[in-house]
Amino acid sequence: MKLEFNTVCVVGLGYIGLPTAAILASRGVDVIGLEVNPHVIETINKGDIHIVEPGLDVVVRTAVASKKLRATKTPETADAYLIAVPTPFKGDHVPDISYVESAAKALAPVLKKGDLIVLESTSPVGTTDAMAGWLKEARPDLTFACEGEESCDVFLAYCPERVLPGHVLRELIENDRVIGGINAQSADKAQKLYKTFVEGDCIITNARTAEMVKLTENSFRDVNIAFANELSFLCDKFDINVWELIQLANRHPRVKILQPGPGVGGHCISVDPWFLVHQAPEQARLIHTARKVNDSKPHFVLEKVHAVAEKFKNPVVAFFGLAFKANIDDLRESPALDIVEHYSAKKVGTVLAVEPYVESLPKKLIDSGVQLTDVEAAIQKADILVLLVDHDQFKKVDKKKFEGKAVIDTRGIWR
Ligand code: SAJ
Repeated sequence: MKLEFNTVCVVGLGYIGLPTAAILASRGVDVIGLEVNPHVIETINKGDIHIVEPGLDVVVRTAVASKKLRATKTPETADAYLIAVPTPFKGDHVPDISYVESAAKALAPVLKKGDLIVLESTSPVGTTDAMAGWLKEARPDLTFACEGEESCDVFLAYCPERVLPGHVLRELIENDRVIGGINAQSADKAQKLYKTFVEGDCIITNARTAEMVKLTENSFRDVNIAFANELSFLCDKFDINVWELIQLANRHPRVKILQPGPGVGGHCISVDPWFLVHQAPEQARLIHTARKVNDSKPHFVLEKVHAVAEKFKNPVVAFFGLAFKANIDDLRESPALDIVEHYSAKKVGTVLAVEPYVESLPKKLIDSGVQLTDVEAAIQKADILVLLVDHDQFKKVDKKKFEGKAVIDTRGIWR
C-alpha cells in the first residue's frame, strides 16, 4: 500500500506522543521522535519505555527493532509533524504554551512546501493561529494559512488527543477524532494522516472549534464530577448515604450522576477547565465553580480524618491508595497523595500508606515517616482506615476485618 505520509515526526514522546509514534510506526510509517530529554531518547532507542501504559512496551519494542521508530533531539525533515508537548500552568492557573512555541520554532528550519503540522497538545483557543504566526515569522519564504485563507505552502491543523490512561492503545485506534484545519486543505490533509491508524470517524471542523472541543470534553466531566462531590457535601450535612442516593437517582431514565471521590486528579480534568476560566472568566462561571468545588474536596476529607483521629491517643491511620484514580500508578495531581501529605505533615501517631502500584513512597511521605505497607498489615494495625482510591485490590478485602475500626470511605466501595 502506498503511504500518503512516508515520514512523520512526532514532537514530544510522552503519554500521548510515544503511543502515537509507535502506532504510526506499526502502520509502516518511518517515525522520528523529537524529544528534549536525553534519558527518554536513550530509553526509547534501546526499545524500552519510560512510562507505564498497558501493552505499550511491546509496540515500542517492535517499532524500534524494525527501525520504523527512533528518537532524536535534532529536528529532521518529514512529510508531517505531530506536536504532543505539555501545556502546563505557569503561576496561578495560567496556561503555559511556551513548549508549543518552542516546538514550532524548532521545526521551522526543516519545513518545506507541502508539509503538514498537527498540534495535539491541549491548548487555549487560538493557539493554532498563534502557531501560524510564529512559523510565518521564522520562515517568511513559506506561506502558512490563517483562518479563512485557502492557499498555503504548509498545512496546519489541531487534533486533540482524547485517550484514557490505561486504555491508550485501544482508544488511539478506536476513538473518533476531531480534526480542526486552519483552512479546508489543512483539514483534508490531516484527516488523511489520522486515517492511517484511526478506525473511528475523523470529523473535520476548524482549528478554533477543535481546540474548544478538547476543553469542553474535560470541563464537561469536571462539572459533572463536581455535582457528585457537591452531593457528598449535602449528604454529609443531612446524614444520608451519598452512594445509595446516587444509585437511586440514577434509576431515573434521564439522570446519570457520576461518582464523588476525594477530589479530581490527573493532569487533564483538573487542569484543562482552567484554560477556559483564564481566557473567559466572565463566561466560564459554572466551570470555575466546579473547579473550586472539586479542589475543595481533599480538604473536606482531611478534616474528616482529623476529626476521627482526635478521638484516639496515638492513632494509627492507614490510607488506601495514592494514585489519582483506580488501577493505575500515576500519582500526578493526585488528591489522595495530597491528603496523605497534609495529614502526615502533622506528625500525629502512625501513618501507613497502601499503594499496590508503587514500589516506594514519594520522598515527601518518606520524610514525614509514612510507612508503605500491604493491605492485610494495614487493616490489622490501623485504628482508622481511609479509602482514597478504588483499586480492584481494595474492593476484594473482607470487611469483617474492619470490626472495631473507624472507616472513612471516599469512593463508596466499602459501604
Ligand atoms: N473521577 C471522580 N468521579 C468520577 C469519575 C472520575 O472522582 O465519577 C475522578 C478520578 O478519580 C480522577 C479524575 O476524576 O481523579 C479524572 O479521571 P477520569 O477518569 O475522569 O479522566 P482522566 O484524567 O484519566 O482522562 C480524561 C479523559 N477525558 C474525559 O473523559 C472527558 C480522557 O478521555 C482524556 O483524553 C484525558 O482526560 C486527557 O488527556 O485530557
